[in-house]
Amino acid sequence: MKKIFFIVSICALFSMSCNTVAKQEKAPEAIGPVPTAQQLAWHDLEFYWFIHFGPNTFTNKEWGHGDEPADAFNPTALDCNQWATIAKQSGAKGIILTAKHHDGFCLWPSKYSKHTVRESKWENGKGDVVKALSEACKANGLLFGIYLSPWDRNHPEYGTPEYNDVYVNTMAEVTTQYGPLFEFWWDGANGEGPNGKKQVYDFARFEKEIKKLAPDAVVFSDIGPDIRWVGNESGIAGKTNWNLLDTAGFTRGAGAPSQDTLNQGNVNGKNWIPAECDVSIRPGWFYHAEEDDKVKTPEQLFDLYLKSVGRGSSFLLNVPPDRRGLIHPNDSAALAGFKKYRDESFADNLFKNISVRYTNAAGEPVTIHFDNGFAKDYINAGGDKNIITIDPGKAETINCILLKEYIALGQSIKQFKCLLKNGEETVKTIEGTTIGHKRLLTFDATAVTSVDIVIEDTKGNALISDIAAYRIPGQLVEK
Ligand code: FUL
Repeated sequence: MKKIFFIVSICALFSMSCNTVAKQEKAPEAIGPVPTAQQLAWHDLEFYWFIHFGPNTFTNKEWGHGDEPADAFNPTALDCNQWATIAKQSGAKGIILTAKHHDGFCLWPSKYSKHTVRESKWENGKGDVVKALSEACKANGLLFGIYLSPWDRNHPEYGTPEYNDVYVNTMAEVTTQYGPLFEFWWDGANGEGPNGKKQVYDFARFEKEIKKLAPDAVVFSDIGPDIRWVGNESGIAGKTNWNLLDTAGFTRGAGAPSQDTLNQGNVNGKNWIPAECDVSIRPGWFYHAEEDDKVKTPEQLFDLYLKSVGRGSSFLLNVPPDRRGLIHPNDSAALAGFKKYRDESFADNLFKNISVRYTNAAGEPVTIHFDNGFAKDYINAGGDKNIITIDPGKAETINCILLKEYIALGQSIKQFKCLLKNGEETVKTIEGTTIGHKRLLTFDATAVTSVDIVIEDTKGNALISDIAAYRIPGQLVEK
C-alpha cells in the first residue's frame, strides 16, 4: 500500500515521465462490433436537420392520400438558400429532405412518376426542389441527405412487384443527380396504395442497390443497416444507449425490435447500428399555420440536445417550411436561441487546465497534465474498478460533465459513477451507464476541487477520449 502511495506521489510530481509510460502502452484491441468510417463520421455530426415539405404543407395534412392534385403544391416564394442559411446558422451539419413522402409526390421531376413538381404549376413545371436544396447545401457547406418513402399512395404500380423496380429507379435518380448524400432515410410506415394493395418491399435488393449507388451514405431504417430509429418521435435516447443492435429475425417495415430495445440498443448486439433521435420543432412534421405558436423554445431544444447528443445519439430536428416555401420567423428565432444556448453552455470548459490520474491497462499509475483541455486520442484506464481522478487545481462550480468513449475501437463502458469532491469529501455522486460517442451529465451546480470517475463495469478496456466540465445556464438537471 505504502509502495503504491509512493509511486502515485512520484508520478504526480513527475507527470511527464509517467506520461512516457502511458505512451509505451500497447494499442488495445477492439471490443465487439466497431463502426465503419462512414458511421464514425456520422457520429461526429451530432446535429442536423430534417425538412418535411410537399403537398401536405398546402393541404394541411400529415399523411396525404396521394390523390391531391399536383397543383396543390404551389409555394409562392420558395428559397432553399434561406433554409440552408438558417440551418447553417443554427449549427446543423446537414439537411435531410423528404424528396417523396407517403403521398408519392416527387419534389424532383422523376421519370418514373406522373405525380411530381413537373405536373404542378409551380415554376411552370420547371422547378426542382431537390436540386435547389442540394445546391444550397453545397453553397453553405452543409451535407445533404434524402428521405424517400417506400410507401407510395399514388403510384399505380404500388402493390405489385414492378413497384420495387420503380423504387430502385427513383433511388438511382436521386443519388446520381443530387449526391453525394451523407444519409439515406427509409421510413418504416407501410400502408395500402391507391388500389388498396400493400407492397411487399424487396428490401434486400434496395439495400444492395443503395450501397452501390451511395457507398458513402449511412442508411437509416428502424433497424439499420447503418443507423436505427430511437424508438420514439420525441427526440429522446435511452440513458443507457448501446450503439449495438441484434437484427436477426427482424424485417424492415414489419416486425422491428421493441421500442425499448431500439431506445437502448443491445448490450451484446452483433451489429454497430447507433440510434438517431428524430423530432419536429413543431407538433407536426409538416407546416400547419395553427402550430405557429407551438414551436419548441430554445430551452426545450437544448433539453432535447442533452437527451439525444448528450446520450450518445444524434439529433435530427425537423424544421418544416411554410406555404411560401420559407422557414417561419418563429422557427428561426427558436433556432437562433438554441444555438446561443449551446454556445454559452459550452464556451468555457472549466476542466481545461487539469491533472488526470489513473491506472493504465498494465496496472501502472499515470498522471497527465493538460493545460488546454483534454488533448489525446484516448487514455486507456484498463477494465473495471478503475478510478480516473480529475484535478483542476482549484475549486470550480460546475453543473455539467462531458465524457466521451473512443468508439473507433467499440463501446465498452457499462456502468460508471462520478464522485464530485470538495477536498476529501464526496459532495455529490452521479451514476451513469453507457458513455459511447458523448455523455453529458447535468446536475445542480456544485463546487468541486476534484472529480473521481469510477469505472464500475466494462466489457474490456475503458478508453476515454474526452473529459470536460461546464457551468451551463439554467437548471437542466437530468431526470
Ligand atoms: C414517420 C412518418 O410516417 C411521418 O410522416 C414522418 O415522416 C416521420 C419522420 O416518420 O414514420
